Amino acid sequence: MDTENRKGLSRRALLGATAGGAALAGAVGGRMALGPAAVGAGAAAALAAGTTGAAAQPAGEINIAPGQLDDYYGFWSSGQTGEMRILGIPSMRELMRVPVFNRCSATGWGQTNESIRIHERTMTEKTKKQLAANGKRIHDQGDLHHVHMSYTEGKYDGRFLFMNDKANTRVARVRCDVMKTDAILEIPNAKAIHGMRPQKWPKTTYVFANGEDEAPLVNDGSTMDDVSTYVNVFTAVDAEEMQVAWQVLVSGNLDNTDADYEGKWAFSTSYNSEMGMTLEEMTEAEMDHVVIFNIAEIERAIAAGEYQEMNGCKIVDGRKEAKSNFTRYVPIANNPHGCNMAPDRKHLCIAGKLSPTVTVLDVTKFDSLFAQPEAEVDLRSVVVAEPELGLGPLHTAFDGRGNAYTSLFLDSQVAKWNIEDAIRAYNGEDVDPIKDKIDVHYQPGHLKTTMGETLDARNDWLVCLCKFSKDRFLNVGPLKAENDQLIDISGDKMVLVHDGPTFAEPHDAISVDPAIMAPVIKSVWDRDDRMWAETRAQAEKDGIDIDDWCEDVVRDADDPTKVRVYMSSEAPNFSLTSFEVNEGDEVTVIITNLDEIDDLTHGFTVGNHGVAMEIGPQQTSSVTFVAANPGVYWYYCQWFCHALHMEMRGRMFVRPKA
Ligand code: CUK
Ligand code: CUA
Ligand code: CA
Repeated sequence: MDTENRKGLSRRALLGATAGGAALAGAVGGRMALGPAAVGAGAAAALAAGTTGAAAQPAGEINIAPGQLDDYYGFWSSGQTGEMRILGIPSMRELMRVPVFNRCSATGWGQTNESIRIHERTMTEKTKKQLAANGKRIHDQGDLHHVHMSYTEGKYDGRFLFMNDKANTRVARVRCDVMKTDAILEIPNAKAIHGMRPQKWPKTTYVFANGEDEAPLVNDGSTMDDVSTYVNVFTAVDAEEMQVAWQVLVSGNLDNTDADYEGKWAFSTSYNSEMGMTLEEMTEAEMDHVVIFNIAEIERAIAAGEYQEMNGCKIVDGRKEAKSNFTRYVPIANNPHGCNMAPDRKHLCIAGKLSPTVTVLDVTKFDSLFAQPEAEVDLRSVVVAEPELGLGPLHTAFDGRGNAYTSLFLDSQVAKWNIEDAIRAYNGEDVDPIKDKIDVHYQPGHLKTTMGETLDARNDWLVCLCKFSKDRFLNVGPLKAENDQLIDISGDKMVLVHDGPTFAEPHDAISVDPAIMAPVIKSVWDRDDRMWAETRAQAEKDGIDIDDWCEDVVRDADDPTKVRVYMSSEAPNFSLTSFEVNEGDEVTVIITNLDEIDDLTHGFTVGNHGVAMEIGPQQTSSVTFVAANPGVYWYYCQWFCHALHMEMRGRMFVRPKA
């Protein structure tokens, strides 16, 4: 923590910054907190704060034998790495990396024409200008926090995965059939898409996306210091079209979001209702709020034309001063964070972060908030419980059996508590809602039960994504892995069973039953996949049938400096063992992998040109580059595909300018 941070936090009696500091220091201290059974400083701080300490837990075991498949797919965020990852649960083995916002050296994502088209499809003119000024075509970097699957009637449907990019204000979609990104939407007007969740009911029509950073709505430099011109924007993305459906201006900023199981509401936490620009200002108020979005009312206004249009988006004004029926602002103790809808269809859990509490809202009471103008309703009347769980509650997960699991960042613990008992305690009954606590290592953020964000929530595993690993792994230098821990929650006591190092920072993850994936996921591409529809159209114009063996070099009729090289691959051969271009030509290499065998991926790498791409079975991929230097350059297949894989290569002759 820097001085500013420490100063700002120490003012908050609720936070107990000393205990937080002790938790961190204890973790740094290392060896004393070696095993899962050890009670670290975090637990001590929790005891000091009057909450129950962790019970000693024996380390459990997971038995996934070699060759044995996992019980769940885990879809993982990778944070600032910008990709999505697929892990197996419970083995926690990493199964695949899916490039999304990042540039991938192996697959050519961010370099192939097919991926660049996806990047450019909704790119704003401002972004194009910014990129061009820096000699780039795409943002090849992103900060991916949240991965969520599309729903049908409250359950995962295996169609799409959606994810946010906080860094460059984008929402992307990955197709579940081939596990490739098929859309990247840059969201105008908003700044820094953070919280993001799909609509759960009746199906994912919208993906809700929170703009975290405040900025002038017309952000052209005409007002910069005048904070009164700043807005925050909540966006509903059309999940099918991957376009902005509508946006709502809100008071305060937006952090995390979720949606209910009736399709009526979306909700977002705000840690900066103050509209503060410094840490001190952002933590000034006693209460921040959760914003409740009234979807039917917003849709009605959009249909009736009661909106303003800006940068191609339909915007309604849901700020407090607009006194609309689009939003309600329920006060929550200062600087809340996690926003998690329970699978009981009723309870929304808002994690306190600076407050040691989780505030439980009954979403079935939300209609009452909209029955009268906001000024006339008791906004806190929808709060049904507010258990005190420990220091730094960030996120909550559910086991579908009435229990909730909340991560305690400062305590480095997970608290298991019962929702109904918390409601009884809130109503004055003498009952402790906390059922168990376990030490985690260290400083947990999100935590996930299997299928926990669906009506099919399970009570077998809890994954806890810890922000610090400290001493849990061999020292790899100052930059250390995060630690994704696996906890057995099938019994009364939580049992830690596995430490999983991850890079860089998975904020969030979901898990999906393989039975949902089996009908949709492919091993071989369809030859006519839409991923290369434009490449196919160009080939047709050039008179090339890319479904057949091809070995053609076509010079563009309109621009003779453009050359298209059509090749096929079939292990261990490229159809062309050489091709010739001229110095300065813009070369596009289009390769179709005619192999139909599972797992038979080829690649195409051109020596000393920074060019490489993946070509999966039955896939067509293309890449464009300028051949700037005359000479002989070998190209080769970089995916080990055959005993004669090394021999799968050829020469590009770049003829010097006459
Ligand atoms: S946020 Cu990171 S721990 Cu981006 Cu979901 Cu809470
Ligand atoms: Cu084809 Cu290696
Ligand atoms: Ca605040």
